[in-house]
Amino acid sequence: MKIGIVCYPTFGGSGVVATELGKALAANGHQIHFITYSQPARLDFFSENLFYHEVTISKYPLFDFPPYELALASKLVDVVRFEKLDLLHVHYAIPHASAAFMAKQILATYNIHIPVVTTLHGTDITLVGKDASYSPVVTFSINQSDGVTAVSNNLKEETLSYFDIKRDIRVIPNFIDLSRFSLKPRQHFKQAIAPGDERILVHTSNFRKVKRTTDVIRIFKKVQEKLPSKLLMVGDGPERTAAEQLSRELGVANDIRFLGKQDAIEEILSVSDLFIIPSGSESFGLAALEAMACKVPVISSNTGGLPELNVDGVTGFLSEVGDVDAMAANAIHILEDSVRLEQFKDAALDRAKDFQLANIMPLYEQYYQEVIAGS
Ligand code: GMT
Repeated sequence: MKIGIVCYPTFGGSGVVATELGKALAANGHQIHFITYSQPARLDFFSENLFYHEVTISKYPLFDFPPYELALASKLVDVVRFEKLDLLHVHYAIPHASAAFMAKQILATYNIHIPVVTTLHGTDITLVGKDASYSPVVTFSINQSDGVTAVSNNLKEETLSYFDIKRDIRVIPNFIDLSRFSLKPRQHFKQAIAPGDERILVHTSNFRKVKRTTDVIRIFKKVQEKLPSKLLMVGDGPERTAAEQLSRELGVANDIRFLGKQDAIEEILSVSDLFIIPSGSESFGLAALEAMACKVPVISSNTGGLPELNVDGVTGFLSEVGDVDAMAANAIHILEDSVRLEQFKDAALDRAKDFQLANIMPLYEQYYQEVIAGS
């Protein structure tokens, strides 16, 4: 198939899923055209089946807000016409699904029919999509898509309960490339972080409010009162300052390293003992899956799609959002006993294998075929 993929090319779960899916489809013989405003972060090599089309946005003094959606729709028209695409797959509804709808209408005037698959990733529904300034367009463009997927059952249910959706939504979960995300021997790095053989806790995110990064610091403070430990905070975003400030107030700053944005997340996960993801909302939790693939158990909230990934008492523990005491107690329970820790680590990897790329990519290929046949 010749498939156009639209996504946010920056750091972030939906862009990572879109890019990794495109790369895997290309490796499987499909021709993949990425259409985005800059080169996706993980698309940094040449492949005969991979193409990148940049959306250029002309600036004009009149535009306080340059109309990205129009530039994207125009680029989609161009790429579909001249590359003769079979299908467009847009990741994150806003504004990609409505841009695809517009492109589809324009292409119809050239007698070209292009089926559109929209993948809902999370905040496009749970946060931004529900905003009254976007929700009518989100509802309309989901209903106008030829196929719709969601990354968890919970996100599907949430979408159906909040928006007036007339079509079926197929659940296709996030996936992991185990050839990249696996436990790597990095003893020297571990030694540098934890010279006294302390336990290493880790959190990776975009440090937005929804991630509750200050809860991570509070959990760590309680763990540290019982067990010698270190915390790695990976990523950057609006809440980083608050997290740094809290770590100083609580007197744990010297045992926390804020590493900023990192590419080689798997290297950091490889030296970690426990992953903390206390999010207020999380449609799937790709970051937790990346950790599990590197044999890191997970302390998470029980929100959104997290219970579909993290098995309570087996691969980690689930607690109510904001229940820092329970999360800390569960973290200590896992970390205080080396035999128990090993059991949780093994179970985390076993669970991650359910979501390996080889299991999930065929679900997309199958869905594309169904959508093309039915549209
Ligand atoms: O987590 C974020 O804020 C980024 C966001 C995105 O779209 O880039 O992630 C969402 O999509 C990921 C990939 O499908 C999911 O694994 C994340 O759980 C989801 N984030 C939230 O729902 C908060």
